[in-house]
Amino acid sequence: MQLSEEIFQLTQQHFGRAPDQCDDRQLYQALLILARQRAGERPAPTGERKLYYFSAEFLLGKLLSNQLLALGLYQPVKDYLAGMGRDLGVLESMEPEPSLGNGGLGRLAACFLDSIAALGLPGDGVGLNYHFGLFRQVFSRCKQTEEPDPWLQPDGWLIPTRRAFPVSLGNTQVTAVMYDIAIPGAGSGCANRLHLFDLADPAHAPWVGIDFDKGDIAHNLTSFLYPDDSDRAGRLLRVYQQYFLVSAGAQLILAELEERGFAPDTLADHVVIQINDTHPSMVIPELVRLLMDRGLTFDRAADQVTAACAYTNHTILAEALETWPMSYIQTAAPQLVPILRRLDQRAKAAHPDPRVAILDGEDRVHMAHLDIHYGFSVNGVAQLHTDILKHTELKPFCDIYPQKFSNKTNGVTFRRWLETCDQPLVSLIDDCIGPDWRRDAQKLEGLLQFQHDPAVLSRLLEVKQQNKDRLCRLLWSEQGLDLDPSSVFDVQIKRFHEYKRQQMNALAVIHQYLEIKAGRLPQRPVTVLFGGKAAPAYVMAKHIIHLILCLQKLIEQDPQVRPWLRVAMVENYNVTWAEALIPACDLSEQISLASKEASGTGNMKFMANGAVTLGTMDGANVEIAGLVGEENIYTFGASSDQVIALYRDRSYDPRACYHRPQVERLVDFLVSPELLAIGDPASLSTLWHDMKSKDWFMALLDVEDYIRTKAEALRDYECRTAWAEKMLVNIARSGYFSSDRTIRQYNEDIWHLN
Ligand code: 73E
Repeated sequence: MQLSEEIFQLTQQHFGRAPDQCDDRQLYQALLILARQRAGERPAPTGERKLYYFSAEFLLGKLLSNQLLALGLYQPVKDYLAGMGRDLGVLESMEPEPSLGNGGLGRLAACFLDSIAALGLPGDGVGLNYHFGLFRQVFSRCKQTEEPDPWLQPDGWLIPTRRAFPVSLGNTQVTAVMYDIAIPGAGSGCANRLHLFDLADPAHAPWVGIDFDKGDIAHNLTSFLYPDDSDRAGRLLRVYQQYFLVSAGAQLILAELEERGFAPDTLADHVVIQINDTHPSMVIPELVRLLMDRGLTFDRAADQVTAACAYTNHTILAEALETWPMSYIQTAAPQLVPILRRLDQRAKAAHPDPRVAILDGEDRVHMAHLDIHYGFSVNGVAQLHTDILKHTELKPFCDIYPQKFSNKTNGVTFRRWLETCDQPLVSLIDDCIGPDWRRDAQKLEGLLQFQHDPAVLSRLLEVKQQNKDRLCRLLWSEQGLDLDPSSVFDVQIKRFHEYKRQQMNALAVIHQYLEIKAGRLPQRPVTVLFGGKAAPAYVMAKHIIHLILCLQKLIEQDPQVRPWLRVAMVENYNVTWAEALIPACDLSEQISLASKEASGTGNMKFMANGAVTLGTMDGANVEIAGLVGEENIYTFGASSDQVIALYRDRSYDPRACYHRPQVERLVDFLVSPELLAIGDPASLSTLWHDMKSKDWFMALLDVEDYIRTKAEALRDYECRTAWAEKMLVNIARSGYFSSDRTIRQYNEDIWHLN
């Protein structure tokens, strides 16, 4: 059937009218149903082995454009709509964003699903159907407040399935029901599934239960993405969630194994489970338990599980390494306790070194240690991160199991992060090198032949300008921000965390402000854009947001500074905002303290969209620098080796850095009369004190080099042709960071699917 006929039938059937009589919401709904049906009809990829990607988070973002693209319907639908004077972007704005993740880890899982399906590999995602995504961020009196963000819609992307599994949580029996989102693969003709488990009994109608009692597991199990974990009730709820996820997921795996006609003791021949950080690690003891129920001995079950499970580490930050008190597991999943104790004893018998113990002296379960002993693969997410894991953080494990360790540098799906978010750039690329880069992003290197082509370079600058104009229109209509599209767009968008050092960027803003006040004007106005959320209980991150919002307000009120310097913090930064901000960025801020950002993936998206990186030699920035060459990136700051030594020797002295004359006046500005008149004195002075005396992530160590390097980048920006060359080299070299490449490597080295 013709596309137009199909859409006509859908709108007739659902709304009793022709497409051109439908409002935006109805037309959106018809396209959703079309995509859902087409994707639902696609066959699953085949293969002897099947991958299950277990993750507590899948940060999908809006789905319509991406699904249409994967189904080969994106351009046809756009053309069809254009014929009616309608616009896909407008329709898609009807869609609530499924924010089932916090940041990079969850978005990586979503990019991976996209690539796994595109490569035609048999692999499903397994996660939880949170009724509320990550909170909606609202600014009030220059502070972040949090509101619930419902995303579920009556006739949306979720496909109900017949699958349901019993799960015992403590002494309560609940039923996990499975909902699916079809994941069609671009160009592969098949579709995988994202399985999202939820409680069976919707009588609780959880999406109205906003002020919830954390103790009430039955009500709240799948209500929220990771509840607040700053008190015992919150952490316990998290353990319940994790167990609910893995128990249902493990039962699904064994049910499908049986349906494929394989015996439980052949699990590892037919199944591979990728454990996305330690949040799903209880799948290991749960599978051992279920295999023993099916007649395997403990040892045989443990061996099968070890040969089926692979673990990805995403962070070395101490506070993110999960260790659960056994008493929590006793409460949430008592059936796992004897299994965990046996797994611990078996590991201790073979490897008595206490540094590699699963259970420590305080009866806490080290989830990563469990994964490393009882998995066949451990990977880091960028080369530097993997090196640090092997040589420092996990060295005792690497000494025991050197063959288990490997690097898989992260990637992002270019279908979302270039093809659908940056159409002006896509047209230019197509005109230069044709469409083949869609199948193989490395082909973007073909752009290098245009590095000195004035026509291409000037078109590239025009594309960037178009994207900046579009962002300005959007920020004006959605948030009332009126920005200057001819200014330099300097962008830092990511979760707020001290190690990511938004506070250092704020100090650079203060520096620019003071320069302008002293009559030293920049060559061109600069707009410093921020976006990101702080965890509700992360007090220091909230102080940093407050500082930035205060600086924004201060500058807005200052007619001397405002023409030259603007600060704009986007409210409720999410995937949808990222899709508008990234194509519009000139300078990409990737300024984490070296050694702390495992990889970063925003850095890759910016690069592919022609932004130039201003960054430390951290995470995947190191690989970006290697690919583009030093003349096409601005790096600064202490190296990871230096930073690791400073921590090891406890020799970082923030007070000494603070007392450097250029630094002191920037830090002291936090408690200047101007700023105190705008902000909350308690918040600003807490941050001020912390910076001077603790500065755990060494912002004052790097701030001068940072300011100098940023000034150099802004100077270079004025030579527009030379800057356009840098942009072009960044785009051309970005293909390595396609998640298609990453997934090929996972498949070749770890999964061995078809
Ligand atoms: O560097 C990023 C990395 O690019 C890292 O911080 C992030 O994972 C990205 C994808 O590999 C990450 N998130 C978490 N740990 N690492 C995390 C930890 C606890 C809860 C939620 C997320």
